[in-house]
Amino acid sequence: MIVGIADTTFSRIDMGKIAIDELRKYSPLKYIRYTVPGIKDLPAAAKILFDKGCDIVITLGWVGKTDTDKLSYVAMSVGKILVEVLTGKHVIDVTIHEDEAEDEKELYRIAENRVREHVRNAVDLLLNPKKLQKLAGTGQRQGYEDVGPILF
Ligand code: RDL
Ligand code: RDL
Ligand code: RDL
Repeated sequence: MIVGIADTTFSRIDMGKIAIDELRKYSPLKYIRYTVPGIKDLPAAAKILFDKGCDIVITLGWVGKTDTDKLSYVAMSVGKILVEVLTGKHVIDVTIHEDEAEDEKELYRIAENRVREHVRNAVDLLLNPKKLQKLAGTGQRQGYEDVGPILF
């Protein structure tokens, strides 16, 4: 099985490098990396990676602070869901919003954790879906502390 990793030159952090590092640590899977200019290019990148034989694609996107950037993200999301429906395969969307933190160090921490956790989610979806089932309803988060379940 092959994991597609699509990242952007727009991102201010090398999210692709972090994803590959985590993939190597967590699984024996091969990968194909494809870097595009920005998030609106990610749906096509995902489709191209599926056409090259990938079984799942992880898109790594960085959304700027302006309303224009946020609209670009919505467009990207619709496009990536279209690719999922057309191919019947998952595109795991790892997105960092630049306004998630003021402090660049904190932004890096959120980004690194979100990338690593979603790489593991992608591998588990492919190889070990029961692992996700065990975590159902447990308030998992990526980039932040898990919030946990509501229990009565
Ligand atoms: O196809 C070329 C570009 O249009 C494409 O790469 C866009 O995704 C670039 N881009 C924007 O035009 C924009 O207004 C991006 C953002 N905002 C953004 O927040 N993040 C991006 N690209 O990765
Ligand atoms: O493909 C991986 C993730 O992008 C995907 O699982 C998202 O649905 C995760 N997610 C968000 O990124 C988000 O900003 C979720 C929420 N909000 C949310 O409110 N509820 C979710 N997921 O189930
Ligand atoms: O509850 C705090 C956060 O989970 C919430 O603000 C999310 O919307 C943040 N978030 C994103 O904005 C996003 O694009 C998350 C993801 N992606 C994600 O994949 N997983 C998250 N949060 O837990």
